[in-house]
Amino acid sequence: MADTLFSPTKLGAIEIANRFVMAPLTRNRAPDLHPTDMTVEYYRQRAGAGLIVTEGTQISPMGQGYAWTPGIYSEEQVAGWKKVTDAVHEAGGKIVAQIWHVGRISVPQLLNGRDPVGPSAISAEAKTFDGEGFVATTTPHALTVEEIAATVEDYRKAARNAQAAGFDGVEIHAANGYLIDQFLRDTSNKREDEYGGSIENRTRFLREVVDAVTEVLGAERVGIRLSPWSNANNVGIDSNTAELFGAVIDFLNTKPMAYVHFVEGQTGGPREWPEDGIETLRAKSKAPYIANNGYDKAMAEAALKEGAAAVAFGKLFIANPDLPKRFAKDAPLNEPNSETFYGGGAQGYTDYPFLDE
Ligand code: 8OZ
Repeated sequence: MADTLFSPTKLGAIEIANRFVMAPLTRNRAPDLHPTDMTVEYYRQRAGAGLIVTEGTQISPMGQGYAWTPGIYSEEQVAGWKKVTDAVHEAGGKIVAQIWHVGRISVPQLLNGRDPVGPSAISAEAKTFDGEGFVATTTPHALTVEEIAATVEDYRKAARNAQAAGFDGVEIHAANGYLIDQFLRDTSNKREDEYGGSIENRTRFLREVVDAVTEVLGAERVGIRLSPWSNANNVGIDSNTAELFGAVIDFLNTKPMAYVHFVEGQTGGPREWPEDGIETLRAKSKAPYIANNGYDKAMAEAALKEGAAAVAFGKLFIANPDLPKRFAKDAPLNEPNSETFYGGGAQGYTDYPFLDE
């Protein structure tokens, strides 16, 4: 029988009960920067997904770029995440932590008064939410080589913390104009040392992070998210996207990664990319692929036929905690309310209705 959305499979060493992936979704509901009881309930409700990827969790205080996003660097945070992973496992699901450093997409008021950091002292001229309102991101401090090494160690520690918190693995957030992506692209990285210039140099930070995280967890428990054609956070498209991301894939192919996903087009936006762009990178990549960005049931079934291992759903999982059951029954879907995506309480978070049995 052909694989369907309901067939089990393995993403590296992570055995999943079906092909539904809950996409990483920033929800800004961690006022003290650690998961709360409401966070536990939110993820428990969605454990019918074969795999949940958590919202972005910053690896260090300097990795935070928005108000009320949870971290994975303190004991309190690890204890909070442990409650989440226990709840998801009890309900039969699997869950990986998306580990995140925003780099220059931040402001001093989120960083104890310090300037954000990045590969180069170039402002993204993007916007973030600081808890009071939407504000312009500020010019970052260009990381020194010593600070880069310390940041790689923060990723390593985050991987250890994810392990201690009972996660099935981690996803490295290397997309959407955040720190790793800032190092990759020649639009945001103007360094003249071993971390800038050539593709070899601009991919060095990503390679060091992947090495550190896979040393802790084993590559078969590490996934990665890339967004080659996305302009998210005003990052600017690289002058040679195909070659740059081709080199990233060549490197990832040296390890048995759990999975790779490329944001298919603009993050949360149009599914548009240059001819053969995604197709060529996918053909080159040996890792299981998670299709993503605006999929419905028919698109998801087609993606599996075309070789995707699984399909990520974002807004659909926000509004439909029991999405796999709804797809199985061709039941109606709840509409997501974008007013309650970011911040707030239970409304629009844990109160979307389940199907009546
Ligand atoms: C929406 C709002 C804040 C952050 C991303 C982590 O784009 C995000 C994000 C999305 O990857």
